[in-house]
Amino acid sequence: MSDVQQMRNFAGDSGYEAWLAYPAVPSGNQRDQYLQWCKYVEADTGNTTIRAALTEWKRGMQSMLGLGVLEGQESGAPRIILGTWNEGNPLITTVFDEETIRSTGPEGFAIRCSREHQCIAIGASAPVGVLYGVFHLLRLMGTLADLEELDEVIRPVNGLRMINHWDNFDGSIERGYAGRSFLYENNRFIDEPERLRDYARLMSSTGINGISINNVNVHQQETLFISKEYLSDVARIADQFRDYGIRLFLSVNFAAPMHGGDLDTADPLDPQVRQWWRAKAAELYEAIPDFGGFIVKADSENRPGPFTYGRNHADGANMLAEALEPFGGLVIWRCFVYNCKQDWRDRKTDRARAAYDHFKPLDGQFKDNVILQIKNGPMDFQVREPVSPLFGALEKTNHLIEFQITQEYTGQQRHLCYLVPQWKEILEFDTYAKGEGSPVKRVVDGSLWGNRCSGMAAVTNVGRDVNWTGHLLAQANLYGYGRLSWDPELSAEAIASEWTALTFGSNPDAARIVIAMLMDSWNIYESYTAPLGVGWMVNPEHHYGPNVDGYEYSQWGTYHFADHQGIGVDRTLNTGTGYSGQYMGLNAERYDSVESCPDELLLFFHHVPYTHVLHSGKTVIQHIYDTHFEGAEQAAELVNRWSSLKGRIADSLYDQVAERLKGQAVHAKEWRDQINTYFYRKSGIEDMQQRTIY
Ligand code: GCV
Repeated sequence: MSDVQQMRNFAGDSGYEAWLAYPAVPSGNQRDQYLQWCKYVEADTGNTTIRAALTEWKRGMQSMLGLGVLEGQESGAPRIILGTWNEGNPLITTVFDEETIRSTGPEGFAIRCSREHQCIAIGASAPVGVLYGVFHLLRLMGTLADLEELDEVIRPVNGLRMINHWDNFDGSIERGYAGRSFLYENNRFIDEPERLRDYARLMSSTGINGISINNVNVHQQETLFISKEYLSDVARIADQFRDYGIRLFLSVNFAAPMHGGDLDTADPLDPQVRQWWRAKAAELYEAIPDFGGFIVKADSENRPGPFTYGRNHADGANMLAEALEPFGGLVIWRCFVYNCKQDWRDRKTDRARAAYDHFKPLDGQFKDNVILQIKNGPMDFQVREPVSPLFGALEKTNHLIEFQITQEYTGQQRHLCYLVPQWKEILEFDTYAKGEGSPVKRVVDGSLWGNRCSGMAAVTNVGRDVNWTGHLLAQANLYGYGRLSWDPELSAEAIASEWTALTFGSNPDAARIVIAMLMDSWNIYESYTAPLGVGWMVNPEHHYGPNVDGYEYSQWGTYHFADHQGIGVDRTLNTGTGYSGQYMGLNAERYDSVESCPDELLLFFHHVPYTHVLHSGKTVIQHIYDTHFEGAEQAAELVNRWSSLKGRIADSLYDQVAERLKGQAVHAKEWRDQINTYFYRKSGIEDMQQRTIY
């Protein structure tokens, strides 16, 4: 089969199969090797997760090699063996040594090719480890790896690897850009077990082990999810997730005890309220024995919370934690708490300070099954903002980092913006919490402070669109987040390369183009949108498209403080909001000083004249002007780069992306013109190198 045919035949043509499309392995040495080892499989099928692993394996073999795999061993023939240490084929414990067996942990697995035993074996402590091992082997084959030297133990680095849905019961999705919800419509649960199973397969294949299924803004209707009326529907989803090693979580409304008219208060210290939640937890665990726990957005953007009763967030979270504790449940409490109505005119109040100011003083006061969920930055998933200073600052509190896969401020899946490089940069950021060498990734995996629970969460980008994510290439973000939460050491490029091969097949020329486009896309997007870390500049409410003063909470002052003299927010210690002082070690000094502050964050930390000279040697105004031209040009160039794939991938996939890229190129020009015109006029500076706008 030619490379071209091979690229065409896969990705399921609609994108629905995503990275589990299992493109055919082209003829050659690798295919021969795979055929030699994969004709037979042995697995103990007494467990539903192992059965799921076996089904996946057969699906992969059929699609990649055209093999109808036979179960059971033909004496002496090479084969795949799947099993846990305690059950199934005794050969599993023979192939691996004792140390390996001891080292796989609760979710990891060992994989080894043994010529002596004529098998490739995947062994684990638990069935889910076997499933992860099968996905791993399929991924290796999808990227044409050599299997004969295989001998490794692979464990997830992060304990919790969560996905958060912001789906509403009416079928809408808050900040969703891939159609309506596939979980709900019209205040009913959608009964589409196949789609749900395919979703669980996709998530599990990247290592996701927890999914919260409803919006953190819990409206009246979703409050009912924890009522008897809907528990069976929720349990049905949990059953499907369970086979794939995923625990179900629910977002709850802090005032839920008042919603059914049961109580007239939600005060966390009220004995009746505490009893109400304890009874609710018992009901939930009866229906879903492995229920993960609650996600809570409290006292934020008009959500109810403990402040109403003069209590603090530890009081609120601990009350729920106490109810879930007997069942092993977790409370994931979000730190996205700020005052929307802050008046910027006082130039001291600062939204960026809010999470730290609220939660740092409570460090050590939370129960052991509470996990604070902290957005990656102090603001709200902007294309560029600093890392939240809370990372590293909470020594005695469990926490999760929260990323946003859905592209609220990064082009809403109409623009290409591969976010893994951004997440990598954040995870590598040194917090100096325990001196040099205290990166966020070590805070988040729990190893820096020895947390019991920790990991990553992210707001998902999926919806009912056939290809799940609207923009086909936005699948790379979903895939990438899962892979990174499993192993933060993977590079953004390695993840892009895996995703491309698994989705489109292994044509190296085509892959090179897709990978390069993905890798360039974040910088391109940044260069034609809000400059130098200042953020926002979007239309109100829906947050799409350029509008320099548009963001809804700008009405109490701008978020960029631009006037005719300068631009940027002074967050320094002496003259500004003091936010820079929330950082530790060298970071505090680096951000506080206008000389050492990195260019890309200059306007986040400093208010400077337009003529201020950046480290790049350009003035701020010239930088804004030039980058917006370059960004728009590069966006247009993405269309050409993609067009070189015409005929080399399935037309249906090609067309989907081509259309979005064209829209992006047009929209990038709109960004360029709005931003440049605004600042040209505002600054009144005419002494610039200008281009002609066509
Ligand atoms: C779910 C931002 C978004 C809101 C979102 C909120 C949050 O403000 O615009 O839609 O609400 O973040 O993370 O809670």
